[in-house]
Amino acid sequence: MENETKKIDTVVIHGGYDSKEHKGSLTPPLYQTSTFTFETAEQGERRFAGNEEGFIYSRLGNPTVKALETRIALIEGGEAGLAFGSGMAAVSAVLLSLTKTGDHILCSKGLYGCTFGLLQLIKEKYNITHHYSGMETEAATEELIRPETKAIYVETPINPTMSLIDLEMVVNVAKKYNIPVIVDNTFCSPYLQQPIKLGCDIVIHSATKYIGGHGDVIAGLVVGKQHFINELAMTTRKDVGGIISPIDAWLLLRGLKTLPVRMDRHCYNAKRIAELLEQHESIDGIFYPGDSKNPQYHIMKKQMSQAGGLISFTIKGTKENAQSVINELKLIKIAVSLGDAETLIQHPATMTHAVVPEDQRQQMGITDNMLRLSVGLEAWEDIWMDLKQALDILAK
Ligand code: LCS
Repeated sequence: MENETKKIDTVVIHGGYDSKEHKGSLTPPLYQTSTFTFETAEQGERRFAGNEEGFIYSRLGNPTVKALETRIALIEGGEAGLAFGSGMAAVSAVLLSLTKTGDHILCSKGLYGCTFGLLQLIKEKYNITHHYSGMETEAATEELIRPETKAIYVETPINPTMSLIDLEMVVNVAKKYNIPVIVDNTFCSPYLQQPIKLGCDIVIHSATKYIGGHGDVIAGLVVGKQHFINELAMTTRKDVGGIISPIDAWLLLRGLKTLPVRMDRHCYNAKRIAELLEQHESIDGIFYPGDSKNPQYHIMKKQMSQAGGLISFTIKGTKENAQSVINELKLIKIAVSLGDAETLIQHPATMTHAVVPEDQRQQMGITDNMLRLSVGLEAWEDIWMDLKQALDILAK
């Protein structure tokens, strides 16, 4: 494919779309339609039988959605892509397509709260079990692999602790046992980390975040081998039905065009803010992979091109102190989600990870005095002024 040799900055704009096939329309047209007409009954029969290319019904496929799916596959360096109506629709479709009752999933110790909830649900309802592992070494990772293990599922950086998983190491272990490695790449976006190029099998995104980039879409994306994506399209997407709407796919195609420039700015701003936060007297600890004192800095250097736009930190004091800090913010918004133009802050223990029981939250490193900051695209000086005034009040 011609785009394979192009740099990501070009592929996000041109990948998988040829205006010549769409009456010269510079941007991919929005096919806001639920169904597609057949010229004859026989044509409908051929389409359903898979003997003729073409669209049938938008739950099965749609040209605007297809353009997005082709583009994300090219960007991630995978064979094919598939879009979903949310990140969780993507996560659940992938996990349910790879497992059946009695199977087991090995997970990174720490996952987005709803992914944690989903794992709990499929354990209780379908006896698909899981273990969490710190995956610090090959031995530690291997230790929890069982004959029933059908997938290794990791986030890196992990939401919200910002711990990293060494993907090269995990791939080495997985290959020995022929187990697919699934990476939730939401925190990095493909601009900072491309797990398939590191040997991982499946990449998932909550496209709600950096890929959309503007806080106006909920969506999910999956990239993997063609045969896996075909199976996913015709099973847990078609029949469970967690599809994306064409307009949301269209918005993601628009968002993707500026992903590299936005990510550079997110990363630049986060680095400035992390350096300043670290020195503030109200701060207890900082969890930012771009900090050269972070014990996992070498992993960041190995597999990420930059450290990303998220910073978690603990403040000196209690849950109430953490809440009082965010209540003082004026510019920064108190909200879950991340990767938007606006800087957002949230309290994981009572928000994104409130579903995780307290003892497990502690094991994952999510303490009550932790805050997670999604550094936006505003001037870093203004973001810092707002944070500083709120932290200064606590220091008094
Ligand atoms: N994976 C990760 C790593 C996430 O952070 C999220 C959402 C999802 C999957 C699910 O994606 P969604 O269905 O929301 O598109 N994370 C959120 C968060 O940290 N705050 O609000 C949502």
